Amino acid sequence: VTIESAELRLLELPLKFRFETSFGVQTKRTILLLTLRGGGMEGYGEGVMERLPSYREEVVPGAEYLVREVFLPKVLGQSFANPAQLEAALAPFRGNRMAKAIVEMAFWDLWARCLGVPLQSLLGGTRERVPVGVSLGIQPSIETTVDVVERHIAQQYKRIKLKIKPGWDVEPVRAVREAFPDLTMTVDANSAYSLSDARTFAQLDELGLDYIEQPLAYDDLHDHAKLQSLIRTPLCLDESILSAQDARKALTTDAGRVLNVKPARCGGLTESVRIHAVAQSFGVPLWMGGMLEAGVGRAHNIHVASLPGFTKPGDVSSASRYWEHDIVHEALEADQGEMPVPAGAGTGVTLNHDVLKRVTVRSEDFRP
Ligand code: OSB
Ligand code: MG
Repeated sequence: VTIESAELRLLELPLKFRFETSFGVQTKRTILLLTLRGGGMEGYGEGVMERLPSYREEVVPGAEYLVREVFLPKVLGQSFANPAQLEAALAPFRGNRMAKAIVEMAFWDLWARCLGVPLQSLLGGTRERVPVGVSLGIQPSIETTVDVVERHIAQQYKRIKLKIKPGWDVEPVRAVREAFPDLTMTVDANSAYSLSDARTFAQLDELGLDYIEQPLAYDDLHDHAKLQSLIRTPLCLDESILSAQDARKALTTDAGRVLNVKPARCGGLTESVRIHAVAQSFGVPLWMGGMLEAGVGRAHNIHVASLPGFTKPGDVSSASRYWEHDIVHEALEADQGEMPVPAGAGTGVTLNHDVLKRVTVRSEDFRP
């Protein structure tokens, strides 16, 4: 497929809820949305980086610069036989995997649409529906926490994840456990703790959690391995895994026993398939993470989550939970705790230009 033209938009989308994590509060998302055109088709990619480097280092302005000034000039007017070839064209540039993923994922979508097949069938995904859970932000009180959990159990999500931070951990988690003894529950610290918090982890270890997500530093594997040797509850790595090589190093050292895959954190779909292969060879379960994506990123994630190794419920919750009006026409809604894989070629979603017009801050067209 030859990449004939591109369009890069910057969107601002208000969230329906206030999302508090150990690293801050989000009430809206600022999203880079890329369209690649070729062979009479369009493919779409969505950025997941934030305005501030509080999850990982990448930020929207940095990614916008790289996509406009560096990555698009490398691929515009070029022909790539497959996504791995496009990945190779961007390989000389170090890091910046979220920025690369915008281009890589848009090209996967374009390629699949040109071939006329669903993305999942090119990735090795087999399931028609993927199990989903929900990630709940830090609440103002224990009472509201139990209430919010109850409301989401009623919506049949298969796992509830609670965000925690120092000072907001054992107490709320214990209260939810006492209210719902059989609930599949996890916690996500977004790197807010250190090994000196061993006492907190010993207490969390008694609460029947399915796993504890990214408790320690975002760039650390060594201390996670130490912590894993001290507790029975599996650790799940999120921020620390950017590649299949990171996954190999984590799993050989027992730094975690579960992996959260976010394709856009790892440079895109090709690297996600490699991470899947590494995890399968270690017998380690995967689940699909989320970065509060709009419809394009969410659809990509659902296709990847249909691979066989994604056995635990993912953070690909119903789009209507996040947005009053999503940027795609298709309703991405979970049903009985399962998200159907969108049908049709590529990701299977189409842009809703009425909504896009209202949320676009700026947009730019590119030709070779
Ligand atoms: O750590 O998984 C995370 C959202 C933004 C940044 C990091 C994370 C999250 C979530 C939300 O947990 C998952 C979602 O519902 O998309
Ligand atoms: Mg996480």
